[in-house]
Amino acid sequence: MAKKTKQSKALPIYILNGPNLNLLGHREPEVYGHTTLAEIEAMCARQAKAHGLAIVFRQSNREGEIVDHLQEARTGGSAVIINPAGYGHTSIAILDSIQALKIPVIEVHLSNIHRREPYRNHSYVSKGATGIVMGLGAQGYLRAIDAIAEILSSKSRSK
Ligand code: DHK
Repeated sequence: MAKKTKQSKALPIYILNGPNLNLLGHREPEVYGHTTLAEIEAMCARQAKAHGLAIVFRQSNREGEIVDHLQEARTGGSAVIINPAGYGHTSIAILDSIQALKIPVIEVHLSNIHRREPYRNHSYVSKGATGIVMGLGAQGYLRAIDAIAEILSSKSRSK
């Protein structure tokens, strides 16, 4: 109980979503699933709350705005979960912003990018990520929150 109170005062996990993820549930559901981004946000808020954590949940179709959100997380967040979507395959700017962070970063992809077209097999973001969850659909976000909760609580235990 004391541990939960301590964690609930922690800075939020920033959950950032890249381009076209606002269309989830409608866009190629055979690849990305039927769950909408609003539903994923609600699932994430519940999962984080169960760990005594809060979230900030954002989506942007603009690379520079994602960079701004990552810079905000540098001082305002305890961890980042990012689905960079198409920018994962192209954006050195997003990788640079991730490498400027001193907090854990989990990269999430709904699909398994290694089973897809060759141009999706490489992610710049992976170079800066603490860990990667892919191919689990919307559940991947929840597993990423579980991983962050474990990393944050083992850090607080080691202090
Ligand atoms: C989402 C996208 O929008 C694609 O551009 C990526 C990723 C894969 C996903 O699986 O979540 O290639």
